[in-house]
Amino acid sequence: MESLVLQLHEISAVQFGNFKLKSGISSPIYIDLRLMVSYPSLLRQVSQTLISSVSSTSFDVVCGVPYTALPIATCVSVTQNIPMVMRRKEIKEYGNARAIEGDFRAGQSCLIIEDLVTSGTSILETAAPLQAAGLKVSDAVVLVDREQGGRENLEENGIRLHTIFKLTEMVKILRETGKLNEEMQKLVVKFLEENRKVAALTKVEKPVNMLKALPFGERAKLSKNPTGKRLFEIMVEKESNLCLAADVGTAAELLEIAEKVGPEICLLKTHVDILPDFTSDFGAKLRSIAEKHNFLIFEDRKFADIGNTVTLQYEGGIFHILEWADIVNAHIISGPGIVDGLKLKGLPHGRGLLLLAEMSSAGNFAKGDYTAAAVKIAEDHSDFVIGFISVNPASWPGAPVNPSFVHATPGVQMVTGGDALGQQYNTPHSVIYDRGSDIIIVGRGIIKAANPAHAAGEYRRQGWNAYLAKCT
Ligand code: 5BU
Repeated sequence: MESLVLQLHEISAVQFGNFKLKSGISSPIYIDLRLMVSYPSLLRQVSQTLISSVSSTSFDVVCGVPYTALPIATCVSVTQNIPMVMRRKEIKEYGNARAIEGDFRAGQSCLIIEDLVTSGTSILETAAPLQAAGLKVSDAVVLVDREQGGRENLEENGIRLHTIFKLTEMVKILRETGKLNEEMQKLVVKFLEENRKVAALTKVEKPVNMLKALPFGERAKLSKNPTGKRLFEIMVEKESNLCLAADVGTAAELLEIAEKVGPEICLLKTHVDILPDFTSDFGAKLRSIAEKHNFLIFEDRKFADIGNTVTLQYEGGIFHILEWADIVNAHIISGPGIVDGLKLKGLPHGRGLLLLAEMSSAGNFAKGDYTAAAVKIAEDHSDFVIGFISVNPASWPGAPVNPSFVHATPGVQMVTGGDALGQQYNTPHSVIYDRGSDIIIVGRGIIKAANPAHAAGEYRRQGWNAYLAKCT
């Protein structure tokens, strides 16, 4: 151990002085383990030490957290003859659009390898897509633990952390071997101690996390609209705040995926005008699947015209949306008359409406006063409006929105990023826990997965766990 610490110091992977960190704070210690790639013998020793520290754990594949730990994981894979998988940081829009590269089977166990852990977020961001792809992740091994809550955070998420060095231990070794004077040692220990406190404080002080969320069951009682009430009830009954965006190629495929994914979702979102094989019995067929699996249907029609026109579009045409969709949505660009129009047709059928208060696409104009106007219109029509399409409701200024309204958020995948046409993705945890939404709307994250039902299960679990964390 001592020899490893000394070598890391020797190559300047551990430095002392005065450094400005990415967060803006000044630190007397700086760690850059990327340098190891230039020292093959050290890289080999590090990989061997990492792998021998988990010799009592069994796993089928290894995965390095990108990017620094990728060469370490590769070295482990090659020297130990253990297959490796790779997690993409960005998902490509072309090709196979996979989040995990490599050959593996669902049910296999995966060991995560990381160089340095602070809060554990990077490991969790790697674990999420691995789990969504069907791999079991119960252990992670790290070279250096900064002791800033990573171990505890990971444990809360069912991942055991194996550590080679704690940063304070490294500092102690360097002091004992004369690489560090007493004054600098004290400075570093003090800095690590204070930083630990800062990390713990910022974790608790986040305003959204401080406000215990009102459970969905309580919010069901507050809803003035039967569909809004039913949606909250279904979420509780199925322990699901997952909405599938069923953007598949044909009506036949849509019905097929509704049947497969139905048990995992509270809501299924359609774009009926993309289905080339739409027939007049589509609605009845989808409703029977919805009844069987207890989910509601949301046609993402995004009405945007004047009141009179939307009454015709809602009820008529070839799609007869009013007949089969429990929920539709509308822009408020045309003013409150659009809600009056839709309500005229929808309310007698007990239907509900979501207003687009925000959008997930880059550069959209639904923000600030526009979002506030959507909230005002919703409050004026709370018998019909059941909630919002929202992206970051926790950031909306003013008093919190009435909890009878539900927030549903598109732009969700297991990894952050976007597509080539402006879509922007956040993770289920960040959408529900950090941004204060209620429902995750997931399309390609599920539809393009090798096993959509399995992926939906994982999105459901992550969305629901983030909701539970908000309630405690
Ligand atoms: P994706 O495959 O998970 O990116 O699909 C997102 C779905 O949500 C898709 O059907 C969009 O039409 C829909 N959507 C969105 O992405 N962003 C928005 O602001 C709104 C809807 Br409103």
